[in-house]
Amino acid sequence: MKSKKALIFGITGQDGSYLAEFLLKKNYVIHGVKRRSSSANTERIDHIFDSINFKSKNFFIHYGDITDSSSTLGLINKIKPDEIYNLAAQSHVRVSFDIPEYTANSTALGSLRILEAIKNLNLSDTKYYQASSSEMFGKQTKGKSQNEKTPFHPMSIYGVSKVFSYHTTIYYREAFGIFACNGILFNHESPRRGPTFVTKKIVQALVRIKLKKQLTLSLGNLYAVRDWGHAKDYVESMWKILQYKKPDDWVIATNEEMTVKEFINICAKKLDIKLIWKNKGIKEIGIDKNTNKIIIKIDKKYFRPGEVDYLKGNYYKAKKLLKWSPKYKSNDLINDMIKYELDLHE
Ligand code: NAP
Ligand code: G4F
Repeated sequence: MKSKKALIFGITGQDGSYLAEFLLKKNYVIHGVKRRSSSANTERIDHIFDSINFKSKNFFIHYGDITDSSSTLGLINKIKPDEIYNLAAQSHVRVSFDIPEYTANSTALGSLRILEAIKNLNLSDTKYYQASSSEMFGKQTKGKSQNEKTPFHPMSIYGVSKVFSYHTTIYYREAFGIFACNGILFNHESPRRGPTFVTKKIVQALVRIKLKKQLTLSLGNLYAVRDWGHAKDYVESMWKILQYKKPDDWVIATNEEMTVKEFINICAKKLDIKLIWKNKGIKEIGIDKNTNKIIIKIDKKYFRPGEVDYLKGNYYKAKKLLKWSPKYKSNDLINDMIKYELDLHE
């Protein structure tokens, strides 16, 4: 049987790298788009693609940029993929407050550029996956989990941009018959998570503190609740979404909830750091009981002008119809992330 062709925008990111590995195992030919960068940005995929040894014949990387219509259209026209995964975005919520216009250009308009290309090139058999986000739910009532019917109330330009892409995806599906789908993915992490996202920042710092290579960890809001899954599980859901009999929109989550502080406490315990919390608000500190030193501080620069306090996803629809469920529990995720950091220091 002929291999399917997948085009992945955002292949150098956390999800792009796991998705590429997943699809290669399914015998896909992978085309990935990377941006020009003055320093190396292919660390997460170098083990797959090795420009000297050509380890995989089914893996091709192209320069492109989701903010550039001509390169986006040109690549789609040249490759004529069976499936397009749009994972490219300025994906950091905190950074979207600093660079709102660029965030909107990449995170909102990027989807429009791809969908316009699919439509104008008459690629009626090409399927489209949009990396939508639980950040779209934004302001929510604590205790109530979110599903496909929960209204959006974004609290950042990142969230607003993802809402634009979400509706654009549905519009191209309904108006032009494109097989275009939204995966509304809740937070998912891994050893490959970018270092400024909170889970990676915590794990990396606590491991270094344990090994006496770092003194303190500064954080913002410790009381936000997130539903953290493993990226490896979540890329499988992206593929399943495009294999379903009709295009649709899907919540992908674990239905587990945890505050940032609980995440820290679990990591500290696993690293045998005895953590004692003192004070409240901006003065809150975490002390290592063994050394009596302050190892966690609060820094107001990490607070956001708009915060999302409570995210917990109900993935009942994906479980029932896609037969998708997360294999990793939060405990397995944390073990995987800690092991990776510890191994780096061996
Ligand atoms: P990530 O690690 O930040 O990866 C983002 C990818 O997009 C990188 O490959 C990045 O390239 C690329 N990119 C950024 N701007 C681009 C541009 N202008 N043109 C082309 N490529 C560009 O994010 P991730 O965690 O893998 O997430 C993947 C997608 O899912 C993102 O759209 C994110 O918003 C969304 N999402 C993520 C989560 C989550 O919890 N991880 C949850 C819901 C939705 P560089 O490597 O060069 O920076
Ligand atoms: O790790 P975070 O930066 O992830 P956030 O904002 O939830 O966004 C991630 O998940 C979204 C899905 O809901 C994705 F769409 C998005 O692309 C990204 O992958 O922050 C998590 C929580 C926030 O409430 C934040 O205020 O941790 C809190 N936090 C506390 N201190 C911190 C810090 N976040 C970061 N990044 N750094 C801190 O020092």
